[in-house]
Amino acid sequence: QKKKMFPPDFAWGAATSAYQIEGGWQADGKGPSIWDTFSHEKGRVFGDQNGDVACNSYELWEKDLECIQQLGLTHYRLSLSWARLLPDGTTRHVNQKGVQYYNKVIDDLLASNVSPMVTLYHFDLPQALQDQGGWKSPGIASLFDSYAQFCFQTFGDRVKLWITINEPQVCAKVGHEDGIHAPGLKEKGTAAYLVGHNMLRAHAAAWHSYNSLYRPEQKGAVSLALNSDWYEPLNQGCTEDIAAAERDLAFTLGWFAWPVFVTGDYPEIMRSAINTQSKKLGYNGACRLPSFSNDDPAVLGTADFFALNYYTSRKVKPGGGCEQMLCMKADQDAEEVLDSSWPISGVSWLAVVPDGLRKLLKYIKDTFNDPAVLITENGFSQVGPLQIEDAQRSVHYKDTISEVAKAIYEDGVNVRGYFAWSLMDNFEWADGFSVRFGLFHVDFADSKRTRTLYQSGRDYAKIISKYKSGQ
Ligand code: GCO
Repeated sequence: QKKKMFPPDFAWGAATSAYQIEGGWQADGKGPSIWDTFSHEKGRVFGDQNGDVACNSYELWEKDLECIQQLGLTHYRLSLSWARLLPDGTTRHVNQKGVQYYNKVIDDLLASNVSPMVTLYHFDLPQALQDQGGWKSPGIASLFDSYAQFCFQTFGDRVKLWITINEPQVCAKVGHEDGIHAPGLKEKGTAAYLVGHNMLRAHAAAWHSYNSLYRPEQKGAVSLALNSDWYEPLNQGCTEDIAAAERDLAFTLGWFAWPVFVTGDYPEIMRSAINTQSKKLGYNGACRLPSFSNDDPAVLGTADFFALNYYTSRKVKPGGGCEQMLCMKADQDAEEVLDSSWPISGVSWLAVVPDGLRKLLKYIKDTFNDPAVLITENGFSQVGPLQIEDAQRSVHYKDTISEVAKAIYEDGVNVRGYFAWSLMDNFEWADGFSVRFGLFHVDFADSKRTRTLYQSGRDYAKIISKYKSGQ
């Protein structure tokens, strides 16, 4: 008898996001987002590239659908552009052309027997809301809630899987402290914590709205997508290294998962690390990491499943070299290194460590009360001369998926689905089009943006067809 690898209702998907693929940045009444603004500023993105056209999915959605069908996906994860639907970010003005576009996408998917998973926010805040303070302003939570409710009302009869916010850790830190993503702020010390806090408040408000107003009829599930590497101590037997790896997990995953899944508040490890570092420099840590107020909807319990984006692993020891600064890096006090046995995929940050995913899944099961888990992103990049016969990426998918199977059947983790990042090559944020994550190659020099299946796409499709029926 053949070994069972995946449950029959396992979700096999691929993911994209609006700004990375759609283009049509000014089409049919869409308002500008912070990524439109940011990418048009000199020096922000590799080669001063931008997502004005990207894969042109706004005009070429049918081509994307063909790709989805060719892979045999059961699920497709896409994001909605807030500013395409609500050009100034508020429900005062709805752009019907935007509604029509997403209605068609959703209807076409369902007609092809593919379930949509919809992300409400994937990095692209309407510029009009940034002008009022963006994610640093407490009022953003209710604006996000109104936008979310508009989407539940408009699309929720057909969409049953929702992600409110994608990777709040990245938005907060990379966008507001490192300045590498939009809105490009380099405010060291408190802005990232404030942004993370308002994202949690926004997420919780939307979840509660769904739960009380829409779930009874629509019967869907809502979560937020959290990114994390697997962090392990550089020396397994060294207490300081163990503590540093725990800090990394707390500052990356725990920052959001602890409030939502465990206590309704930030992890103690994180709070005390921030307090220690603040004190050293003469600041008040309590003013840096905000507290949840009783006036806000409770954050605890606001996820119907655990959505994880996993790419890579790190070995960790104390340090990092900014001890004298007020910043997250110093609070975290962790230096991350690569193991020399890990192969690197394209970009320097992406060491290929499939069994890190299995370890992280086990950690999630044990730490966050054994939730149902959807792996909402995992992928492998190519840089430089592109190979359609991308054997290394095929190996990555095969190895990673077999680690997921072990997590399910050997460790008892309740994994319910896997989404490859990404359906096709697209605008990779500050790296522009120089870093390619697709299962389909996209020719950005050609106005038709021709999509061509990579070998890894062919191999992923084979994996899906082999396991779809739960063999
Ligand atoms: C995300 C990710 C994606 C990236 C992918 C590869 O936030 O979901 O940043 O948008 O393209 O992680 O880096």
